[in-house]
Amino acid sequence: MSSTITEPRRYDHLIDGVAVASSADRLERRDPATGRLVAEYAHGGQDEVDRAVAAARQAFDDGPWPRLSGADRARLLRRFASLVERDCERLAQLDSQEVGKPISIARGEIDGAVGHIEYAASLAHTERGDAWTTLDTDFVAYASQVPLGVAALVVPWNFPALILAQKLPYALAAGCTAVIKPSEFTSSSAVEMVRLAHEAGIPTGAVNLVTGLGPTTGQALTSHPDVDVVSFTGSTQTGRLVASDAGRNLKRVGLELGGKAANVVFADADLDRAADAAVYAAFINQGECCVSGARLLVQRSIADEFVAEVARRTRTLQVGSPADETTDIGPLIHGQHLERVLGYVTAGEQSGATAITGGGRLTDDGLGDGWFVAPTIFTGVAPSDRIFQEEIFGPVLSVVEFDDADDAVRLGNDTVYGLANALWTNDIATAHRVGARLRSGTVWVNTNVDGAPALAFGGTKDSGIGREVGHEGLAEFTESKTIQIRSGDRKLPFPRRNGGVA
Ligand code: TXE
Repeated sequence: MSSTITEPRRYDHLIDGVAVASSADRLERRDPATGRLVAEYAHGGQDEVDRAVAAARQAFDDGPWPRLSGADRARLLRRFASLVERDCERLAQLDSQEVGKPISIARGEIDGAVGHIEYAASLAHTERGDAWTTLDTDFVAYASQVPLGVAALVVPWNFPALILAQKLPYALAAGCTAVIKPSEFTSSSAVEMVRLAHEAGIPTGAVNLVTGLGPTTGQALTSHPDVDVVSFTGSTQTGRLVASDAGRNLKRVGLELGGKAANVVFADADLDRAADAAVYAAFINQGECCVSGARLLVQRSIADEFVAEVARRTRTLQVGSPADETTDIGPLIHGQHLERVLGYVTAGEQSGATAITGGGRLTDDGLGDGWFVAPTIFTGVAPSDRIFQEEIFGPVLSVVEFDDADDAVRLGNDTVYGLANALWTNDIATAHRVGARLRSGTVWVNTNVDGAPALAFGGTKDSGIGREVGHEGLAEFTESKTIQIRSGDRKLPFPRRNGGVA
């Protein structure tokens, strides 16, 4: 089935449920596979950001959302989830067209978004606090997690709907109100999801959206004095700017940044499954994925055979139109990113590595108007090479061999990033020991690029601060508040004064 959305769409900001026109020139989005205009978004200036934050502030300070019972918040979030499910095909097509991701992957992404909204609803319903009942005679205390306030949610372009769903429903479940800033390349699914949240009955002021560029609209939002918490997903470089603004303004900040995951394959693993997963982890979403298994570490005794098999399977991947049901790999997000990824391919060759498959742009068979790069595997890579060290965010896999578990851990941790790693072994002791020593927020054993809404996600080192999703994802939007109640007299160190007379 090819895409049924053919007309370019035009979106405004959504502030308290009202479509607000752009004060600046609108932003155009072109299909990265064909160059065709597919959408125009508003470009928010300071004024629109101020209005969106003011709407969220009022909805938090005076509106019903933070004061609803957990059960009511859960009911509305469940309704939101079912509307996203209802519109799954449309949302998937929007993301597929704007990101360039294969439609099959886009459908999985929307399904994942539904899962997060449903899970956040369950958290809203079951959240509970602590009580202290043995502190003293006539003295009890209880603590609850209260919402932080107005949340700024900044979303990147690689998984627009899924990453929004890793933030928004958790913020809402906590009782926060939100202003969303989607990526300037992929805003459509976010606008339509906000409309669905309103259709579900979530108050309009509780979910607002401004579209626009990062350094203007994004920065105005994340540094806004009336924002209480920032949840940002994007590059490490931008994450540092957002964190320093948040530091100056003393706001809570959660950062989910880049990665350079190792995929460690021991000789005793199920090599058939490991080979499939190595291809999947490296090339899903064209490698534009923060947990992409971009560094393949293979035990030396099996390396030649295993890598040859991974390369053989990679050559069967179909690169083409994202709308085609059989496509595995679509175009990269935009021309500048294509140049950046090709720059890494050149850097790999210059450092003496060998591209055993792929190794350049694809322009034949109707791909010339898009930003397509052949899935590429480099062998002969030195751990110090840029292609092994830096986040490429494209379909480029670097292979390095290792001797034993110590060597695998050393190479796995030889990066500034610490988002995720994977290891493949049938030895339970190796799984535990290596899993414990790899420094990352997630370690997968005999699986890759996996997860569930209940499992917290986030990184260490330059991969970020904080955790999204799961119970921890809710906690990112709350703080503890203690109520201490004394119902009898307290023994005070000062003598009681009678009648207030000295
Ligand atoms: O990210 P940016 P870009 C990595 C990946 C990619 C590189 C650059 O390596 O090649 O980052 O991508 C908004 N204040 N990841 O340039 O700039 C911006 O509008 C506030 C990994 O697209 O970080 C967008 O909505 N916001 C990553 C979002 O931040 C600002 C996913 C991300 O943009 C801003 C994406 C500012 N000063 C890229 N500047 C992952 N962790 O998955 C930009 N933005």
